[in-house]
Amino acid sequence: MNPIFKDPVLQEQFETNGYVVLPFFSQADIDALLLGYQNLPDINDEGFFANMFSDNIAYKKMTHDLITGVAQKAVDTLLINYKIVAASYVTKKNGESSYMPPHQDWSVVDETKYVSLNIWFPLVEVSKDNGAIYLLRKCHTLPIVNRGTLIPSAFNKVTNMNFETLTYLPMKPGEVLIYDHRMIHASPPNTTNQTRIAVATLTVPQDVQLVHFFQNPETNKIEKYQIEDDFFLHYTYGMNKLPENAKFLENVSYINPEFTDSDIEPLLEHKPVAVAKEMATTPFGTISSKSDSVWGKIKRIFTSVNQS
Ligand SMILES: O=C(O)CCC(=O)C(=O)O
Repeated sequence: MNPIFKDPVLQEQFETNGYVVLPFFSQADIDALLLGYQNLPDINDEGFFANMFSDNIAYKKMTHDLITGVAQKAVDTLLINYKIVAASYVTKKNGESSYMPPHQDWSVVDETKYVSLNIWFPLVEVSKDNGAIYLLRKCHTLPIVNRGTLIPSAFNKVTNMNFETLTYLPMKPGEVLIYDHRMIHASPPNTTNQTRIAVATLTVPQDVQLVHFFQNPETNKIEKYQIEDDFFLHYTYGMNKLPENAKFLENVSYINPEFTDSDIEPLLEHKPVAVAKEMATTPFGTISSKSDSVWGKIKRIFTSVNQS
């Protein structure tokens, strides 16, 4: 696999843990992105929101350009031959529906050869109270899973992942998290009254064919599509319909693994048992059973729960 980071120390950290966190952006960068956000139409009324939930192409293009105008320098400075293909504000309003359950981001490249990345950074300080990221350190070392539309999570049977056993990443504005898309990550609900504003960019190696996996509900087969850089501009989560220029390549014969607690156990942070038990009410943390529509939507989107 080609090196991803220009700095060999970051490369080593990334290879070991599946992610790096480092200070990168200036206050002026953060202010520019906050100002940009404040000038956008407020289309996050509740819960968690990312561009992909919207079918408003003009909105998605505007935010993509605005964010890329700032985030591109992280790509140019830190990475070797990478490019941003989608960029979004990822926001959490107060409330339980802003909870983001543990999930892996979708596959967009052939992960036997390449690594695609999320460059995620907060524009406000983030903690357990307003939706910092938690992740399953080193889970990029688990067998590959093809992830995409309507594909059930390979972690459906896992019950020991929660906010006590995942690795907690409180961050300040200016710090940046870069993780391999294979990393399981989650964020707790925002319990504060200030919107948690962060940015996520889908970043891929240059000159590599992008792909999307889709589980056809009629055949139950996983289909592989060739996609273009503008795929996520035209794709809306939950619609389960691919943009017209997505080109069918093949039915996939590879069968995704199904992980169990014992696969995950060596990767967990080990916390006092009493605390962990109290938190571990579901595979996804302490979300109450009082599901609301946004939570239901997120569950469907990430196919993190049983799909039978
Ligand atoms: O912003 C968050 O809290 C979660 C973001 C996320 O899951 C993602 O960007 O894939």
